Amino acid sequence: MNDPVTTLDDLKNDLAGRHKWTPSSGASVDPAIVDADMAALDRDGYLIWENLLSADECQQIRDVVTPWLDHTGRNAFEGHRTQRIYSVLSRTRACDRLVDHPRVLAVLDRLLMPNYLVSALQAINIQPGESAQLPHRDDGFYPIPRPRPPLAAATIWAIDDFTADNGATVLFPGSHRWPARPPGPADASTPVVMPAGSCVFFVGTLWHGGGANTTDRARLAVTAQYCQPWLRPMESFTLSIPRDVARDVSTDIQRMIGYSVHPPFVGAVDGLHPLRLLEQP
Ligand SMILES: O=C(O)CCC(=O)C(=O)O
Repeated sequence: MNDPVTTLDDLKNDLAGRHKWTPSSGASVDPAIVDADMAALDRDGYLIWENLLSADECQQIRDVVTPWLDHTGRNAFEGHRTQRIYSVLSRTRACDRLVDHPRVLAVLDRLLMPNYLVSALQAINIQPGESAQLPHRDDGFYPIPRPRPPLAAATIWAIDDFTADNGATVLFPGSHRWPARPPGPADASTPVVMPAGSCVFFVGTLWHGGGANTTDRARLAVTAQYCQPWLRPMESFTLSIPRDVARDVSTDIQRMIGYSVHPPFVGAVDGLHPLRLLEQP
């Protein structure tokens, strides 16, 4: 028999027998389009895709999320006038199309290692009177010094129009390249003004925060975040999503919630590929 492992480097290969890695739906996106996305991301740390969702799709998400919006944040970071719903992926299928959107996965396929994970799926409703959130980086809690390549990436989907004064996410363009320092008064920032149904994608090293809402209407968004396959995600979807639900989600989402292996062993269950759990009755 030909042993697939004769050197340590061979351990970086996909050693799965039954459940070989398969390409994500990002492979359906024209590589030239992804090249342009990657160039924008490299330059600015973020990019905006307008109108990826229809008005009906936004309404469907709003209808599902609205009954849960019955509490505000527990601290200034969550936002005392912000309603935040965690673990949306374990609550509803209404946002799956955001999580495994081909434009998002096409970029993640290049930015992160194969079998990257979904780290969070949250709805964020910034109410009138909310002040600007503390600027932060979404992979800042991984204690690895910067400057460095991103360990994570985030999307924020506008379910309402994002305007300059209703809490649109505020970004510090180019801050993904900064050394270890927070934004100061001299640093340029920009609100992500975009119509409902649009998505801003940014790398985990980019400084950003929710904006102040000085209007009389709330701003609803859904954020999906992703991380390298060898890191611990923020939300433990393998614990919160029952197996019968995991059987029904897309192959991409299965892989991203932890039914995948970072070679050779990270994520294995009793020495086997975790997808074998979904084969059991
Ligand atoms: O809601 C927003 O626009 C940004 C929120 C955010 O960055 C966060 O809570 O990590």
